[in-house]
Amino acid sequence: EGVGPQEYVLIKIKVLEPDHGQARHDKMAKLLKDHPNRTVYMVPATLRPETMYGQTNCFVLPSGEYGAYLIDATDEIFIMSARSARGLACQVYKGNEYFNKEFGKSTCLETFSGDELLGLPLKAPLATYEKVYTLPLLTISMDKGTGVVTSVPSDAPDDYVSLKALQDKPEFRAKFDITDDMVVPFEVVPIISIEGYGDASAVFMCEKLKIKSPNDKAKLTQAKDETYLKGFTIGVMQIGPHKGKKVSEAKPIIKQEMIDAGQAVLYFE
Ligand code: A2H
Repeated sequence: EGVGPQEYVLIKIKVLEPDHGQARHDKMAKLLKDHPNRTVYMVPATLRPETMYGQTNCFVLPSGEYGAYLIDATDEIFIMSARSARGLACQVYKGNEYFNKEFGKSTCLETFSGDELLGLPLKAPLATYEKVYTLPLLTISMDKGTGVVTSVPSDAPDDYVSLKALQDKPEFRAKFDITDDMVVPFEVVPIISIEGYGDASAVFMCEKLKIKSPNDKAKLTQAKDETYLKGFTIGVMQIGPHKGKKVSEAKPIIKQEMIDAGQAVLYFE
């Protein structure tokens, strides 16, 4: 950090028709209805595009502020923080064209609190689960990336403890009107094996360091640093067309494939 811009990959997770009859989804239902020809995406920022096979949900900050932004270059709508929408509007999409026709201008169609995005059904690219849901993550910083985080509990310790807290504590999910079917069925998907860490390194590290809560900051940082480094250097893909390749080899290939397939875009900040 602090040395030049950080490259993030924004994953395009499609927002599906709300399916739980929750009143907090009325605004999203209207947005989808008013723009039948544009797909609406949650766009989490990730450093690990090769882990998208293991997505189990998408996270937002319940008290965060998000907007639905028109993206001219792709004729789509991205759900992200206002800050990141401004940033994206100053960046190029595929070589010679900007994300928005007018450089630096972002058009917000609707605003949402994170609460209003919780419990939305989603279709995440490459994920083994057909449909996943938006869940709360209280440690999201709205000053980083898009304020949206995709959850890969097999390889991200933060994601694992937060998903597990929701799965293990009915009163915690009830507090956010998250129903059982939005969390309980979503088991960790093993996607990368690391010698000495098994095939779900985040689970291994959280158990080894006895991390019990998303608030165990110091231990989580240790778990994150170790799994991130080991995953990249000695991890081997266990799933998808690049199964058997080292993570360091597969990562740039999968990133480019997702960009070429319209499943992801690059974002710098
Ligand atoms: B990563 P860096 Cl599998 N607030 O993606 C909190 N966390 C955020 C965020 C925000 N506003 N925006 C992005 N992130 C998370 C995958 C992943 C990530 C794996 C393993 C490690 C990992 C799946 N979640 O990150 O501070 C996103 O989670 C380890 C650091 O810019 C993003 O990549 O370095 C990463 O943090 C970006 O963190």
